[in-house]
Order: sequence, then C-alpha cells, then structure tokens
Amino acid sequence: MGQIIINNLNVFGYHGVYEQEKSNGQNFIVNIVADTSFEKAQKTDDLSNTIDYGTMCIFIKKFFEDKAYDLLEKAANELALEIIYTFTEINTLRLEILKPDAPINADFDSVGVRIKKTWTKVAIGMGSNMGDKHAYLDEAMEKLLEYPQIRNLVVSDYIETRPYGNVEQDDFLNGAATFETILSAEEVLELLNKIESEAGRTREVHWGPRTLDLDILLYGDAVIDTRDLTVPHIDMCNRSFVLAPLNLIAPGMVHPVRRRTIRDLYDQLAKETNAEENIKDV
Ligand code: A4P
Ligand code: MG
Repeated sequence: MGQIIINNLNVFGYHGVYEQEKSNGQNFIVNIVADTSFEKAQKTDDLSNTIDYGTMCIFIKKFFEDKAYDLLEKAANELALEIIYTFTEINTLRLEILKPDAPINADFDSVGVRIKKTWTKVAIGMGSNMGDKHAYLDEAMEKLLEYPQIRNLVVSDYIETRPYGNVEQDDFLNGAATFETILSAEEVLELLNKIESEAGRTREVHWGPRTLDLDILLYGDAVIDTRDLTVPHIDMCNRSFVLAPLNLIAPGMVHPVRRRTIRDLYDQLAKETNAEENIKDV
C-alpha cells in the first residue's frame, strides 16, 4: 500500500454562489491523497504500473475549466467521483478544495471542503418466494452491475430454503452477493429498496411473501444502528439461509460485533441447529 499525493495544485475556476465568482472566476487550491498499491511499480520501475500524478493534475485542471457548481461540496463530490472512476487503482481518495480568495470580508488563509471516498466491501442477502424466483434474483444482480459506484460483484449460487419465521408461505430461493462500493450504507439501502420496488415488491406482511428481498448483511466493519438501518443485519447469525450462501463466496469476511468469520458463524449455527435441515439442496 502507498499514497499518491498532490499538494497545493493551483487551478482556476468558476465555482461559487456569488455572481462575481461565476463571472470573474477565482483561484482554487486542490490537495489529494490517494491510497493505492504500488508494489508492482516498485519492482518494474514502469510508469504504466502506477497512477501518473502528472496526468491527474491535468485531469483536475480540466475539471475546473469545464465545470462550474455553486457549492464546493458538490464540486468536490463530482471531482472525487470522476477521479475514482478514471484512476481505478485508487482504494481511498481524500480530496480538499480551498478558496484562498473567497469573497468574504474577513482575514483568512483559505476556506474550503474536504471529503473522503473509499471502496468498502459489502455483503448482501437476497431472497424471493413469489413468481419466477430465479429471474428476480438474476435481474437484481444485473441491475447492481449497471452502477459505476459498485465494482467486483460476486454472486453466490442460489439455494432453495424452507420459510423461516411463523408465516405460512412458499419456499424461498436465497442467495448472497458481495461487492465493493463508494456509496454510504444508507445509499446502498436506498439503492436496494429501489431495485426491490422495480421488482414489484410490496410490503403487506412483515416477514411475508415477497418477489424480492434485499438486505444489507455487512458494510465493511461498520456497526450502524439507526431508525432505518441496522448493520450487521440484526438476525443474520441465526439464519442458515443467509450464512450458507454467504459462506460460499465470503467465508473469511468478519462480523464486526461477533468478531468471528462467516465460516465460524456458519459452522456454529450448523452445529447448534442442524442448519442443513432448512436448506433443500446443499
Ligand atoms: N432495515 C434495517 N436494517 C436493514 C438492513 N441491514 N438491510 C430496515 C435492509 N433493510 C434494513 O424491511 C423493513 C425495514 O428494515 C426496511 O425499510 C429497512 O429500513 P422490509 O424489507 O421492508 O420488511 P421485511 O422484509 O418484511 O422485514 P425484514 O426484517 O427485512 O424481513 P427479513 O428479515 O428479510 O425476513 N425464510 C427464508 N427461508 N428465506 C428468506 O429469505 N425472509 C424473510 C424475511 C422471512 N423468512 C425467510 C426469508
Ligand atoms: Mg428486507
């Protein structure tokens, strides 16, 4: 692991809320720290094996020439995304944009914003027990692939499972997937909800039949407990229909609260409950 650094890159642009900023433009200072792996470049001494900071400087300069936003928050987010999508070897990007000459009647060196984007590994669980179950799961995975904010999607085999919980309903087809994303956990939930509604998902019975259910299981090592989101998924350790498919693709992922791998959690659940009882074809 290493870092590519750009310090105090001076560029000219037209971002700003005030009319004078939009028409006259002003100087901006950009600072970048990009985490990347440069083991290969260290061995080969070849520029094509690393991120060329010269190219990145010109790329940033061009962004400032081409785009103009009112807010630095928006400009920083757009620039960070463009950098991440172009320089795909970056794992984490820290970006700062400063205005040394902002039209403020006060004494300061500069004002500005700083943001961080990092590719985080996520595990999701999926299930369907209505209609063409296989097609609902396949389509959901195809949709995920359309988003540039998601990469390295790995999908498990699907397994047929008996319904868990007390609702009398058809058998489920369950699966799991992992991917890396620069979306926040809340944004991933929003995206999964969108894909569920596109599959005609309605919410009539809690734990009841559904065309498509997509749940976030793990979001890196984050522990989240808000009104809309609990991560790690609150009941994942008790569900063989979740742990069995996840164990097929990510046995080494670690549950940040239990501090155990998926393999351990699955083995333990299988011992305690004879997990295979509820799984029809593994
Ligand atoms: N929410 C909170 N945390 C999360 C999270 N980590 N991922 C909130 C996704 N959503 C999360 O979910 C209710 C709310 O949970 C969401 O609005 C979100 O803000 P929902 O999907 O609207 O309602 P639901 O599906 O009825 O509830 P839930 O809790 O998602 O159901 P489960 O737990 O997914 O259980 N048996 C088998 N064999 N296979 C199954 O797949 N699934 C269920 C549903 C029951 N039995 C099953 C299966
Ligand atoms: Mg759900």
